[in-house]
Amino acid sequence: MKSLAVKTLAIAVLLAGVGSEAAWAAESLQDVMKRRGLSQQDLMAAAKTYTPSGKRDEFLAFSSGGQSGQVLVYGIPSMRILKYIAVFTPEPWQGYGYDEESKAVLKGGQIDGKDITWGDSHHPAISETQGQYDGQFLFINDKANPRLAVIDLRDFETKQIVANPIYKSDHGGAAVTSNTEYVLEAAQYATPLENRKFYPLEDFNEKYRGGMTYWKFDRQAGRLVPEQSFSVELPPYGQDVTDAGKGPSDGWSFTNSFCSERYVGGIEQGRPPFEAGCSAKDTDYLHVINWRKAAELVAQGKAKKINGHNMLMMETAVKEGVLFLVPEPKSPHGVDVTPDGKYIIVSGKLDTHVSVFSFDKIQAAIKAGKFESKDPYGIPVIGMQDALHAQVQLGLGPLHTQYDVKQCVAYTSLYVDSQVAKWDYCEGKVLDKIAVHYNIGHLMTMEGDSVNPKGRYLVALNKLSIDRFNPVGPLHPQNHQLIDISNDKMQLLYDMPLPLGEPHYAVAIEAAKLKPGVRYKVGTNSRTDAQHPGRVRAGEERTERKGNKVTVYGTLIRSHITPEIIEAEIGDEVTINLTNLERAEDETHGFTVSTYNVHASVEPGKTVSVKFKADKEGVYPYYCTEFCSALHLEMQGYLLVKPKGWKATKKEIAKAAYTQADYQATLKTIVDTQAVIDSVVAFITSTNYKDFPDVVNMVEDATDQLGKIPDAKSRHEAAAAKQDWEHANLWAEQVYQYQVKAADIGLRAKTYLEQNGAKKLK
Ligand code: CUK
Ligand code: CUA
Repeated sequence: MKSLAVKTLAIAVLLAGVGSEAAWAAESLQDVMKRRGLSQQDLMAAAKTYTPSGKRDEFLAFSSGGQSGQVLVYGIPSMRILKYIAVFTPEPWQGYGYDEESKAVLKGGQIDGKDITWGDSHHPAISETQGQYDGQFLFINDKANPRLAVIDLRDFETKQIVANPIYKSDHGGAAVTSNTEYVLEAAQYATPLENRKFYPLEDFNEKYRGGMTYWKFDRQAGRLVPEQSFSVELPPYGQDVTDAGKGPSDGWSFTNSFCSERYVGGIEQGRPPFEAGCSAKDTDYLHVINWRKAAELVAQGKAKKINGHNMLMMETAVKEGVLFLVPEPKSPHGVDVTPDGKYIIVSGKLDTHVSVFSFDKIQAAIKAGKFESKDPYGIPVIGMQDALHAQVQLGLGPLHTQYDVKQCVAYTSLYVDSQVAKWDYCEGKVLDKIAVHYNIGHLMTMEGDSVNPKGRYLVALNKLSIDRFNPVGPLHPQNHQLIDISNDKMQLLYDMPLPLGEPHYAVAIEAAKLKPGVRYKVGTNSRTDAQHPGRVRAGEERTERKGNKVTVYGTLIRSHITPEIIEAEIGDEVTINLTNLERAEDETHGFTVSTYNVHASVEPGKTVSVKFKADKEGVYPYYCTEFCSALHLEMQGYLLVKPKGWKATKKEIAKAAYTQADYQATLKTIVDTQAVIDSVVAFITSTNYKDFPDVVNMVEDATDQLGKIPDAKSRHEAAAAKQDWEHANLWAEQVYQYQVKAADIGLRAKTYLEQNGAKKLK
């Protein structure tokens, strides 16, 4: 077995040097095009999206995961999915909801003291500095259970979930203000403000309310601060999508509404249905809020406390001049501020136009006190014509708008027409249209809602895929379609099925702006960014018992879990803290104890804990759940849950009958393996490997492994001196294990150098 392994290593060393220009190219490009029925247009699309092995994407998209309550990360233009970030919903791979640290994050999202184990995520937003994406944080809302989450883009992990103290559902948000002072969250369906308080639907106009919440963000801490957050009370108009002002309109926010009719349904009682009652009027209201002034008023103590939360009541908001309404065409949906901050583009689902409102005109009307009326709550209403810059007929069911790097150029999704319209909002004219498949909701251009859109690509987030993919049953994947927008005519490039939920919105950022870490500082609780009290270094591992609490301070490093045996008595509460001591990139270990429903993903440097009650007697294997090394399967241990008062017997653990010959054979293997290692080391050190930080890391890691050899070596030699062939052989075996790990990393480094053009040093 062992000599076979050595041979395998040696062959790998030889093979790594062989060139790859074998004669496989029997088919010509024309042959392949013919065989697969590809057109020149297809080839062009392929050339624009194909990303060769090892090459990276220009942009990263963060897409809502819809009903999965997660966030998806994919590359553009390759459309390769890179990660699902666990946010509102337990997610086993990342141990999210199965380890103690992530449970604490999910607990932040409890409502009325209860866990909510799913979320309907809609709108992701990247943190901004002066209106530009800065790539530090990502926010996303949960519409079903009004919550917001904070994801840190240093490690792509969810750090915080907050539940809205006022609403029962939300929709308009997450959106950020220009310097991420606040993260916005608008209510959706109006409900009574006080929690767990019943008012009949007859009291709808008086007791039911919407609102607009401004969550204060502490960038230094990377957390939302509930005590410094506030809401503005709004009428029960069914608030919808929201955007924050920028540039000249910074300090203001804009929120649509879709049921200013205040209709409460009741088809069972013989009344017309919701959809008729909520779309009866020709117009709804755009809410225009001076949030900066509202924040000052709250600071001056002018807010009321409702459910312990600062709420600026409508009466105060109107009196102080922070809240205004503008009529907007029938059942609007998207509201999108232009990159220059001068216009607010609103699309009405039931209107074929997009309405371009002018921030200047709105301000002029407010300054002049020119209002056409007041709504039933006394909120001043600015005349639509006094606020409009233009209306442009685009097509059926316009929903959302994004912007191009080119001045005045916008893209609007047409839900009913299944098209994207490219148009000029300054001149008010249509430039181009393209069909998408099918029924597009949001669309997204690169950094397309920042002050500085990057153009290049557009993604259509289609609601239906119908016939676009191989059928997989009645529930179809969603379809994200990549469109090239760098030329006058839009070109459809690629269809990506998204099989996780219905993503509503996505945002994309230049990949170069993101600087995620590859490892944690050893002993980090990744959910709080603080040092974990359960962390230990190598050699400090221990198990402590206090009363019926058993606490393990363990470590993980290829291919070993310390401790290997955990003893508990039935009824004990067991906490297992694990620190991954690896420094090598991507050397994650997973951890589970069978049948106890715990799981942790422990990336290099991280400390994670799992906790459970040992409520059943028995023997439960625990093991590493990531195939981390050649001896991954051996990365195991036993949890022994003993009956109360169990007395150990004197029996020894069964011995294997190893002989001196076995020991000698192992020593021979060690010598052979060392020759392989030496050849790899000779290769690496003959190159300019120090110019490759990744290789330097690998070399460090391999050196680490080799550094453990002297201790094991002295042990096998000491045992051999006592003719204890079992321990002599097994400790020699351990030396070999360290060698294998070092050789494994060394070979990876060698391959890397060969593929990345390392130079031979003279
Ligand atoms: S919403 Cu779903 S298509 Cu939640 Cu922004 Cu418009
Ligand atoms: Cu660690 Cu498998």
